[in-house]
Amino acid sequence: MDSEPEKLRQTIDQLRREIEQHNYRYYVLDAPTVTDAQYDRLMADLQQLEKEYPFLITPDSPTQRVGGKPREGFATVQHTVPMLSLANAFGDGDLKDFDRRVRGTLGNEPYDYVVELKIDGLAVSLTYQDGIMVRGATRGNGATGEDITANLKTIRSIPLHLHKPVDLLEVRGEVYMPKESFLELNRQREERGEPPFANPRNAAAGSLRQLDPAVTAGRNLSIFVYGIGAAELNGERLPESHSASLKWLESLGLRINTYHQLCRDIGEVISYCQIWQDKKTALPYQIDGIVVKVNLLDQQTTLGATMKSPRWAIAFKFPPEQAQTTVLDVIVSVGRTGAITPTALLDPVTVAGSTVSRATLHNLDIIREKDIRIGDRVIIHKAGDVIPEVVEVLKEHRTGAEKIFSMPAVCPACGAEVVRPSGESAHRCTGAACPAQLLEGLIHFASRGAMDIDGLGPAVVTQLVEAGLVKDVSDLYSLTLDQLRRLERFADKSAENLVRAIAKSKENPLQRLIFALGIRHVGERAARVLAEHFGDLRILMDARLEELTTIMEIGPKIAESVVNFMREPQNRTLIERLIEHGLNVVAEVLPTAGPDSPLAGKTLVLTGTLASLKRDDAKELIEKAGGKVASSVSKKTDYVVVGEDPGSKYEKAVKLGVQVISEQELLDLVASHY
Ligand code: 0OW
Repeated sequence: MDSEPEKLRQTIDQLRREIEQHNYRYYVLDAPTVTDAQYDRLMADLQQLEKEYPFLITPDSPTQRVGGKPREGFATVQHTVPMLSLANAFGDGDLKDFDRRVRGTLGNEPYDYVVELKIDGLAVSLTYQDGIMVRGATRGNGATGEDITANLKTIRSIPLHLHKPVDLLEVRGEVYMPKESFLELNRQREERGEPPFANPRNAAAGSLRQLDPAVTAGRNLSIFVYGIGAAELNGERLPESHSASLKWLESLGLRINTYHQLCRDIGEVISYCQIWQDKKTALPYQIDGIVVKVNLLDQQTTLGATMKSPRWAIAFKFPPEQAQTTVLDVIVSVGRTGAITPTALLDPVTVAGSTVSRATLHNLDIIREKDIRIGDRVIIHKAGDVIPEVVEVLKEHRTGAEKIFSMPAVCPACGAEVVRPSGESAHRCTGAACPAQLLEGLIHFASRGAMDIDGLGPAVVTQLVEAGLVKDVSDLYSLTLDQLRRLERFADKSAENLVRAIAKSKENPLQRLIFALGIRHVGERAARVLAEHFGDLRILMDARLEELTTIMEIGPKIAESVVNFMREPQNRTLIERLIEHGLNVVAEVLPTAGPDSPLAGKTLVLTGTLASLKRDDAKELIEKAGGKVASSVSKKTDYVVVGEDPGSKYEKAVKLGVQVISEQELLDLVASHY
């Protein structure tokens, strides 16, 4: 009969295996078999067990992925097998020359090639001892790299242990950031006034070299493994060819790119390169060429390597997709957070498969750095295959008629002063009631991750603002059917649906409303942390900076931004109006107060109509703060909370000398605990 600890250990091992299996299916095979909620449940169970029995935690437990503390710097790592780079081939001719050299060395031995997509990321080395990941490092200069183990462990497609134990195995792979994540990250950075990453490769490199692994964990990086470095296989023989190596690595649970294939001769290699030159924009990640490798490993040994790169491999580089055009004008747009972004209007031109007539110029620094002027002839390309960008100005075409661009002194949408906050690369509109920000703010408020109001997309929002029906988000909740029916394209059905969807959004959990308010730097995660910590928006409104900064995961930037937002009178009025409209402002799972809560063990009685708290909200708030609600006043009552026109309970409290407090005082009492 298993003892208690034995049963516990088995439970934990079983949970770990299950979670690792789901990780593998989701992140390595891209074929999950459970929902995110089911996966989160398993992780929460394992985290709970490890919290209760910390001595059972192992380094390869799935809970240990985002474990590392922020570092001061990175230790260096010596690569036992140098990590070589690749010579380049810029066309078919170079490929044929490469093949002639291979033929020259191998004589009349038959040989074939393996071709692989050349992932445009950052090369890394992963070391597994007895199948457990013990170290991860950057390529560095090929001989010495940086130890980024903690950061690499946060990448879900890197297994913390292999499917089969192997004495020692060191593999190489390319860490990359998918195009979609790159776009989203740049959107967030521009809103925060931070300079955007130029392309997914820089974004991946920047994300991997973070001193705080938690930041890396949030960047959605992934990996494709492409080769073996050092290996000790307890007697087992290494595969004899590169294609067999890839199959073996895949069997160990490592993520291999599926688009590799065998080519009988350089002709087939050339056609493979042609195919992918056209198909690459459809890939969800960036590639900058094709890697061509002689397949048999002993032929690779015969061919050897120079100091920098192997003679048995070459990288066919795609010609950069660029085009020439003219900058017709530079316009500015005001984002939701007031960031003013310059955009170049271009003479339409086709690049990388689509017609481009605009290119973001990001910010004034970049315009000055490249000296881009209105009327200039420029070269453009698509950064990360997706974002049209001005690469450089063809100054030889200048006639002297070009115009220097400067940021507007006042916001084009509201006339408020434009400033450039210190340390930020973006210029900002200072108008808190700026209609451009209103538009963006409304779109954000109704968006999926925020209040998720069906039928309230950008077009309808613009219609409502232009019709003067909505001046701030609280006006949404007073929209009537008649008002909507009068708008064009609003049939009865869609008017009813929209009014119903807006009304339904009142029940959203508190974290959605906090996120929907659009407080700068407060993303979905911070919103959830604030909701769970304070439990009630009215308490968050009065939170002090020092309280906010003591909360895990709420850094000084977010704390300051929340205090600034709540200090603005029009924002407080807006929240009060939303409360009057009956929006839910109480967190689902109120934090249970500790024994030091001012209401712990206290008995309260409510009387009269409370201004902003519904009776059961007040009851829940008091109980979660450790108090009890009684229905009648007695000597044992600690507080009587008095609302509008209180009843006999109030008189009894006065007669018995029981302390009487207002609704606001109750909220302050609860807030003073958090
Ligand atoms: N980026 C890639 C890739 C690849 C190595 C083996 C020996 C020399 C190059 O997808 N698929 N295969 C290799 O093979 N290297 C790649 O990337 C290189 C590594 C170092 C610089 C490039 O990122």
